[in-house]
This record gives sequence, C-alpha cells and structure tokens, in this order.
Amino acid sequence: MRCTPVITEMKVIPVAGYDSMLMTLSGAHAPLFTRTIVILEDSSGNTGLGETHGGDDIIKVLEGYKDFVVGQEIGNYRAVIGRIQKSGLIPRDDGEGIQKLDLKNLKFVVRAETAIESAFLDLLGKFLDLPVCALLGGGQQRKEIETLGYLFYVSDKNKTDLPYIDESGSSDAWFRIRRREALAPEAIVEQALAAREKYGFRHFKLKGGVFMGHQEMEAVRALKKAMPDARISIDPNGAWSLEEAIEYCKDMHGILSYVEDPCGPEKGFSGREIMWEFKNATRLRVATNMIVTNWRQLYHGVTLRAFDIVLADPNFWTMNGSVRVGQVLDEWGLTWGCHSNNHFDITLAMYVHTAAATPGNITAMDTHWIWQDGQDLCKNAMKIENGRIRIPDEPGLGIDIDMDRVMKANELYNKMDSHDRDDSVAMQYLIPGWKFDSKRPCLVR
Ligand code: GKR
Ligand code: MG
Repeated sequence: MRCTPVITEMKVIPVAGYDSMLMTLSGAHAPLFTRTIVILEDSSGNTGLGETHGGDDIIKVLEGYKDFVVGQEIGNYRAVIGRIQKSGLIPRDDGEGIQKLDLKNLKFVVRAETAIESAFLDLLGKFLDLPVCALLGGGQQRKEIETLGYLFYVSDKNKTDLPYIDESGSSDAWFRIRRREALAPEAIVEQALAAREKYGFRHFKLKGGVFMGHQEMEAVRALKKAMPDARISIDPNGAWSLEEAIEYCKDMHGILSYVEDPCGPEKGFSGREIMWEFKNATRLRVATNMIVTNWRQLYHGVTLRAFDIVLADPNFWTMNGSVRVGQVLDEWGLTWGCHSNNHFDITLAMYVHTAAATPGNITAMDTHWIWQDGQDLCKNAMKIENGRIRIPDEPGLGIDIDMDRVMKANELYNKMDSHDRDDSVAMQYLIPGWKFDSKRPCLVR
C-alpha cells in the first residue's frame, strides 16, 4: 500500500545567470555562471525543487539518476538517495579532493544527488505541512540564519570584450557597485559599506588569493577600521605557503575573526597537517572548505585539530550529511558553517534550511547571493534583511518556482559555447597566457 505520494516526473534543467568579473586564485569569473535545477512532480500535484552546480558532467550524472527516482514514494526518499549513492555512477576521488582548489577535481566532491534530496524534502515538507528544516537532523533549531557579506576583488570588465552585465544605470547603489572595478582597499571598503547598507551584514569575508597576502591584509585592516564592530575573515583558497600564512596573519588577532584555508598541502605534507601547523603557530581560528570535503578527511582533520570551523556545503555533503557534520562538530566543541559558489535562490533556500537544522553556535553562512540578487528563479526568493534570513512559514523549502524565468535562464545556458567553469579565459585578457597555479595569487605573475 502506498502511504505517501509517488514521483511522477523528474526534470533536470541547466540554467545560467550573470556574474561580475570576480577575482580568485582560480582567475576571473566569466560573465555567465551555470547551475542545474531539479524539479520533481508528485502524484498529489506538488512540485519539489533542488539546485546544484552546473555543467555537462553534472547534467549527465543527474539524468542517470532518473530511473532511481521516478515511481518512488516521497516518504522513502532516504532509501532512494542511498541507492543512488551505491550505484557507482558517482565519479571516484583519488584522495586529493580540492586541497589545491583544482576545479577539475570539483566533480569528485560535488554530490549532485543533493539536488534530488532537496526536491524530495520540499515535497515531503509540503505533504506533512512542515518546513524542510523540521525534517532534517534534530529538527528546526532556529528561526533565522545569520549570513555574511562575501566581498571580492573585481576586475575592470572593460579590459575584455566578454559580455559582462552592466548595471551602471541601476537606481540601487549595491547593484551599481557590484559590477564596478574594486582592487584597492578603499574600493573593497566601499563595496562592504554598500552591501551593509542594503543587507545589514555584521560579518564579512574577503575572497583573497588575488594579490600578495600582505596587500590583502591591508584591505582587511581597512575593513575593520571602517566597521570596527564587524567580524571580518579572509579566504585565499590555500594560496599562501605555511611560512607566508604565518607572516601575514600573526598580527591579525582582534582584526580577523577567522582565517579560511590560508595554506594547503606542501613539501609532502597534506593540507590538514599544514593547517594544524598554522593554527598552532598563530592561535587564530581557522576554517576550511578545502581540506575536509568527506567523512574520512573530517576524521583526519579532527584528529589533527587542523581547524575550528568546517564549511560543510550541502553540495559536497548532501543536506542530511551537512547537518550530521554540524551535529558532531557541535558535540566536539567545533563550529559549523556553509561554503558557497555562485548560485540561484533555490540553493539559498537549501542552505538556509540546512543551517536552520544545524545545532550549536554556527558561524555566519557564506553565500554568493548578493552578486546574483535580482536574478530570482522563484516568485518569492528569500531575502537578506539585517544580515539575516528568516525561515519562511510556508511548508517545504517555502519558495515557488517561476517557470518563465527558469526557461529564460535555460535559453541563456544553451547559448553558451562551453558549460564548464574556466576562470582562466577572462584572466588571460589581463595577463596573456595566464595559467592556474595553486601557490600564486592570480594577479601575481
Ligand atoms: O566563487 O570563485 C568563487 C570561490 O572562490 C569559490 O570557488 C570557492 O570555492 O568561495 C569558495 C571558497 O570558499 O573556497
Ligand atoms: Mg573557502
């Protein structure tokens, strides 16, 4: 006997959105970013939503999962996800993970099935009249989630002939600023103040790995001076050697609230060993989304005491997995946070429900959302107000898809020549022949 509705259809829809020329260790963000949307329909007529990373590999993997999903009861979704995970269709990691941020290794850490898990949870929440966070872990832990303002160095898009979005005519100060060049510390402060004005952030993170670390620390100091009450962190994505990282950070107590992936593997030692040495030398709080992306790595990282904060992105861990990470971290006196990439409003809702179900004193959630705000795929995207997002009262994820917008984002995706992320393309306009080097900030060549 069937007790809960069954899945009648699974749609996998690739989508693209507009981005600024954001700088990172990997190069410069392209004018368009890609994502993949999963829409499940069930026999009661409800729709469930999920979103994950983009690109042809992810689409292929998700298409391959359709047979596991269609015809299954929503109440039995954990078994469905379990069968997918045992199917062998997931690419296998050789153990390197993303310790060196090599984007070609992302496919080993992105668990595409999270988009399906989310869509099932959305449907189950609608069936039970409960928010998704009530169905995860020990249930809903909080009513709102603190988020941080993710600051980036932004290059001058006019140095390229690429079709970056222009918002210079917008009436919104943040929308204008986010598309403008920002390389000097003063420009980063201006970016932060505009983001604070619009979203009310109390926490900020600067994406580093662009200039030499001591120059990036100037920007961090300028941020703290402009906003003494704000909590500031920096993430150079492991670009610095251990020696450099200690040198740049040793005097940053009281200025940096934590430092994220300051260094990584070197001289035959893993990123977990090197981060432990950094933490031991500086006594600063350390976060990571690079040296811990699975349970085996978590075990070794915790054994070494290599970090204080794990940014357990549901895209790497699944939503249930991320909450489980948060539960054990909380038991062990460690801190949960969430890593992000460019994303749409469905991911925002997935992050928010995951964070809402995670116990303990979690850290302000990362989100790239402010760079995409205004490109909603749903009619009622969650809003960041006073630096926080409130859990909606509606059941499930609490968001409703707008298919016209999804199909426009799909058209944009289909117009792209390549769907694979490659931040060296835009970078080569700035530095001809530029190539990724995990140990050299992108503008240091
Ligand atoms: O969006 O370019 C970016 C980020 O650098 C992203 O790729 C990182 O994975 O923000 C992420 C991080 O925290 O490492
Ligand atoms: Mg990071």
